[in-house]
Amino acid sequence: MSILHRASFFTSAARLDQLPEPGAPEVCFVGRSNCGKSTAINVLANQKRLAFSSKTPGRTRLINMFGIPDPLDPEGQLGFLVDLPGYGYASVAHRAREEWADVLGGYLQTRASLAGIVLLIDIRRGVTDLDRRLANWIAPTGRPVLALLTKADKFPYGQRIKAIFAVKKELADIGALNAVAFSATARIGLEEAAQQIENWISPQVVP
Ligand SMILES: Nc1nc2c(ncn2[C@@H]2O[C@H](COP(=O)(O)OP(=O)(O)OP(=O)(O)O)[C@@H](O)[C@H]2O)c(=O)[nH]1
Ligand SMILES: [Mg+2]
Repeated sequence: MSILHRASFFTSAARLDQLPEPGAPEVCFVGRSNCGKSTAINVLANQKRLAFSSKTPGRTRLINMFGIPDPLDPEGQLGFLVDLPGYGYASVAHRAREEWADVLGGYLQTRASLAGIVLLIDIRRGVTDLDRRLANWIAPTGRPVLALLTKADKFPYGQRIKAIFAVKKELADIGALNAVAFSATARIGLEEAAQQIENWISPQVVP
């Protein structure tokens, strides 16, 4: 069983200074509003409503942390999955949008316990200007990135391969980048994503 299946709600924060002190490794989920972040967390955790998902863009407004319990320490956490607010939701006021940019940029650039970044991109949209802006914050941190091309069930196989190629090319300035097609509904790329995330939280020593 994947350790991610044991995830449970830990805490929410509206601002960076409300987050707990950095501790166990964190894997964050970032991407445009409605790209499927909360849905991806739910399917990786094998739970229906751990992170809420919604047809209404802009639903996740807080930083939501989900803890993966440490099997050796019932009080402790092995790591965290972190659902970050989506960006690019048109009808949100400009001021609020900039606040989100502060939260996202600040989290990505300063969070000491950040072990890996899952960047979700709707496969039909590809890399947008806002994704680029995010990539520019991420690249200098040297943090590894797993790009999930979400809603891959909307594309036939050949187009998925093309989309992966295009995203890898467009995000080439991120040093440690992997890109995979992902679908929560068709369970495409689930194993590969889970393996990468588990390894960030609890690195396996390869002999
Ligand atoms: N076809 C398809 N639809 C999906 C998939 N994943 C998510 N969706 C749909 O996309 C919509 C948005 O999903 P969410 O998971 O709420 O997106 P989000 O990125 O968390 O959105 P915000 O919280 O607004 O940032 C929902 O209607 C989901 O059902 C997928 O793999 N395939
Ligand atoms: Mg969400």
